[in-house]
Amino acid sequence: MKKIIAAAFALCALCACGEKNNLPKPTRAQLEWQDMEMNMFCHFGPNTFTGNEWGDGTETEDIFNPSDLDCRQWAATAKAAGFKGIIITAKHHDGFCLWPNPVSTHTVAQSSWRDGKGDVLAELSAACKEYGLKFGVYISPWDRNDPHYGTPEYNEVFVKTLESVHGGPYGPIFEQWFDGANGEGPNGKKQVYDWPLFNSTVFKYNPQAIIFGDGGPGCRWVGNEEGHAGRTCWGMMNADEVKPGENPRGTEYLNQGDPEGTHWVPAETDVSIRPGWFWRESENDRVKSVDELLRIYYESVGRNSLLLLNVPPDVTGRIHPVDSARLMEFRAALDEIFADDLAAGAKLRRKGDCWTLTMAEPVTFNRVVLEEDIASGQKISAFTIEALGEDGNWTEIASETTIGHKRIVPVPAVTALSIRIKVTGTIAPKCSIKRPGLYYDGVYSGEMS
Ligand code: FUL
Repeated sequence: MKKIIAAAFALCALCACGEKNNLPKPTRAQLEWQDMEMNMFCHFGPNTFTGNEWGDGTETEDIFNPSDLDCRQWAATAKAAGFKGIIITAKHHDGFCLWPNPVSTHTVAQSSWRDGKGDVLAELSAACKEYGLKFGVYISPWDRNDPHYGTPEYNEVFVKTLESVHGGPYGPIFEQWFDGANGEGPNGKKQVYDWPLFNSTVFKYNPQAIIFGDGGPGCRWVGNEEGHAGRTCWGMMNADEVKPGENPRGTEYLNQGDPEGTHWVPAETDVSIRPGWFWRESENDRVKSVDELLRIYYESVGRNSLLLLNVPPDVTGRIHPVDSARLMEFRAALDEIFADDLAAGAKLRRKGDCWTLTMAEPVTFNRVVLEEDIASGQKISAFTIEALGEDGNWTEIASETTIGHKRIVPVPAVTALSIRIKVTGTIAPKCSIKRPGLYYDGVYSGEMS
């Protein structure tokens, strides 16, 4: 009897080390955030008028003077393109505030634009409500205008800045973007930020907000600005080891996440539709092509990441016709590719960790869309896809690692009667995927990695 009990204990111990049952899980807000899939980023401010990427904070307030600001046009464009939210650079590194911030003298209120009565955040948040979009803000901690920058007093100023947005008339605010860029203040010192204080200030007013930072806490930077999430991409990471601008683990860590990670902090892929983050006349002919946008979509949304695509408004205060036309072409391409799930009527059968889809007749596809049930954590670390050809043979057409919220697996065009997804590796028991989808992309003509 003793032997049996000892053996049972040994078995339990084995299970405990082989199976991790306490994976980090997304909050409801994080699940909703990931379902958004595509949001629009708008870089707008003095740089729009000077042509700089980083203003130095000495720009006169009057430089900000959009001739025909129309945030409803931004929202209408975003909605038509399929974005679910808009994030605006309320304050970039130059310190200029697009709303009348009471703790700054470098804001729209000091400009002659609309006689100092304008408020871009008020107009954009109202437009987002009208169009059913969520509203988010980028507020740069690095401030090249504020004289306190580089001293402990600046943290107090920054908290008041956050309060005037998050506690102001603009909410609810679904995402707060904290940029990692950080330079020296007038005293030659880098700011030592009080991140716990900044985060708690945001949560005080917008408890559901997703805070973007290199280490979250809501979502993490994907580690590059070119629009690539890792081919392996986990929703988890050791968030305690990484702070905005301080990342001892390197960008690959952010790009791929960490199956051993202690926190749920999924990747957000921020990339601009233009070479720069701000609008420039000289870049009107360098707006990314539909192929480039599709590549970005596949390598972000299709790799368990949210895509934050920057579409910067121009000097009139509207999205330039070249960018909006390109967005509509991108939308049309996505609609064409993903309109028909070729496996919609197929019979789905699960046996263990193998899912088989059997079609009524052969279908030709080159994209397999998989979605893991991530509410209980991201578990799948390896899978293969096999296709049953008309010759009656099964052929492996893909062998990959993670799935997560959504994985779009590009495969060479194949005609099959049946496909099967075999999960060949997990980091915790009870993995589950939703019904797989099969699609044919006849639009994209670039390389696929
Ligand atoms: C970077 C900034 O320095 C760029 O200007 C831009 O805002 C980008 C989204 O983040 O860190």
